[in-house]
Amino acid sequence: MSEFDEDAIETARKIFAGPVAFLKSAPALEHLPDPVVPEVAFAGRSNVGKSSLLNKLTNRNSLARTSNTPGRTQELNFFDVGEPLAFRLVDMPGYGFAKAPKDVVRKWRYLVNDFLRGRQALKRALVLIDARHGIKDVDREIMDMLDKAAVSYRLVLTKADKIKPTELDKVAAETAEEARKRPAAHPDILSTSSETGLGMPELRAAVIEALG
Ligand SMILES: Nc1nc2c(ncn2[C@@H]2O[C@H](COP(=O)(O)OP(=O)(O)O)[C@@H](O)[C@H]2O)c(=O)[nH]1
Ligand SMILES: [Mg+2]
Repeated sequence: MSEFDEDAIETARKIFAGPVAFLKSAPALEHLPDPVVPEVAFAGRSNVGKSSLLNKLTNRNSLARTSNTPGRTQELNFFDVGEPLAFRLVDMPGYGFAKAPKDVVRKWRYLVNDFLRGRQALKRALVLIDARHGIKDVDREIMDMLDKAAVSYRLVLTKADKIKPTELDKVAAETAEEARKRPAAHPDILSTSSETGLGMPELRAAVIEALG
């Protein structure tokens, strides 16, 4: 059962079938675009499937690059949705890359923390979790940052096609259990696959819902 009704799903489908365009990369806060429309951000550890998900979500093949060198891209990427401009998607730099040098990790922490704390336009974050692994400590770090910055967020399981449905149910239940203990987390978990398209209509609806 979906928490979204047919109208919400259809409205979201239409919006994402329309124009979506890369706006800019911001390697530091002074490069952020003017916050003229609401924003929804995507976060997740390197290799979680964030680029694939953004491409699938927006029906594009190569909107977000899918083969960035892990741990290297420490930038916020902004995408304009709608014409006239309706809202923006923000691709946040991946984290949790084992071999990332300390200064890269430090830079990530400052950039993300400053963005989360200072960005009025940011309505919600979607934190992607690999369905095969569930929530890891690196994910808990960004969840802590979101809770402290009081930015509401939703946990999204990725690569659901890689595990059996019974396992997926189990991971989703464990993830929901942890989400319920988090002040800024949405209690419902979305399960997705960029491979099969599972959960995409709901994820689109979740983005639109987040805009308020
Ligand atoms: N089976 C499967 N593989 C996926 C899925 N999403 C991403 N991948 C693969 O996982 C790897 C990392 O994906 P990518 O989108 O680049 O992850 P990112 O580092 O989070 O942006 C790539 O080899 C993708 O093809 C999915 O839903 N199912
Ligand atoms: Mg990527």
